[in-house]
Amino acid sequence: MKLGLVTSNAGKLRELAAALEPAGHTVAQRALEYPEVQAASLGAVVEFGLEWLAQRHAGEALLIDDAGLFVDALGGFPGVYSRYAYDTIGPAGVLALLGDGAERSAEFRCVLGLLLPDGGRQLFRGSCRGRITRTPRGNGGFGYDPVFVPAGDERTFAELPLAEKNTVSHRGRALAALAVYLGDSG
Ligand code: ITT
Repeated sequence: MKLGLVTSNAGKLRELAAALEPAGHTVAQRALEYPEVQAASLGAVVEFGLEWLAQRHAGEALLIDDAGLFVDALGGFPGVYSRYAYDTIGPAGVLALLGDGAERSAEFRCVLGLLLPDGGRQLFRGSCRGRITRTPRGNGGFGYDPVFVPAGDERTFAELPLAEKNTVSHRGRALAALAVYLGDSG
């Protein structure tokens, strides 16, 4: 299936394409703006976005992706505010908020929203537990990747090759569910 990914984030596009193209799907970035409402959950943001797109782009197959980093010791912050926190205090600001506290567990979450040409809508969720580093490491990935180490690894997401990040990440898990739903059209 030809899917349009509505995002401003090239990193997300790379991860979606790597996961879906081997199954015969194509993913192209769509430069559409949709309002990201301030909501209490990623799912609510995605549902609102799908509704908005359905009213304006009926007949297309579109995907949206909303993600966030939820830090336990910060009560889940930045969570649904992850983009705002990234643009303001940045990953270094999140490290500063944690200081040298020993409790550094965190979770990345991703919700993918699919709008089908017939108007059908589906949500796919994935999460990844891990911990926040004391200093940023690695040059790969994007966003908060240099400060997050997935459980069971010592490397940050930014130190993992993209394909390996996709096997354990929040987005990779949501993508695996999406790929099952779409089936193999190759
Ligand atoms: P959209 O145009 O798709 O909304 P965005 O970058 O605003 O792109 P989000 O709101 O989903 O995306 O992401 C919130 C923040 O979390 C943002 O700063 C991202 O860079 C970051 N983020 C999302 N997924 C990430 C990942 O897999 N690894 C590291 N940081 C991530």
